Amino acid sequence: MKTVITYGTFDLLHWGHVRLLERARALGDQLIVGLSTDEFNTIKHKEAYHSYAHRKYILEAIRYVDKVIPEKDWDQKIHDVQDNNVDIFVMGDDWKGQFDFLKPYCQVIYLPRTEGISTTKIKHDLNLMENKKNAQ
Ligand code: C2G
Repeated sequence: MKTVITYGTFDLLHWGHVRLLERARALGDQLIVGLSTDEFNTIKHKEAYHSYAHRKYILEAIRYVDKVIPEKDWDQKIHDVQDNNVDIFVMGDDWKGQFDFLKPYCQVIYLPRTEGISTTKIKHDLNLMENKKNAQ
């Protein structure tokens, strides 16, 4: 049983997130997602639209996700890898090199990020659409 883990906020879940989860899951037999809590998002200077509970509910409905655990701080990854017998740690390559400290504990793989979509872009484009509608 090969276990894969990845981490993120996964707010306003979009096809770039799903492609990451799909590719991560394909590397093993089960995928664990360390989902950033609302409090940790504050530390990451991120404000998610959906609460942790709702982001967890959505992720658990994704066929590629087997288990969701809370990501509460930057320092839990080594413990998570050991506690869950993780074989492979995966992140999008916008994080390339940032988690190489995990290499003594598991394989570390950075996957190409999906271009053309992001939660920030969704928020921006929705704003533009709203402004355009209001201007009519
Ligand atoms: N991602 C992607 N393509 C996109 C957008 C996101 O491949 N167009 C990937 C990111 O590279 C990341 C994952 O989807 O691996 C989740 O993205 P975010 O929710 O933005 O995660 P982030 O806020 O970067 O949190 O400890 C790690 C952090 O919690 C990562």
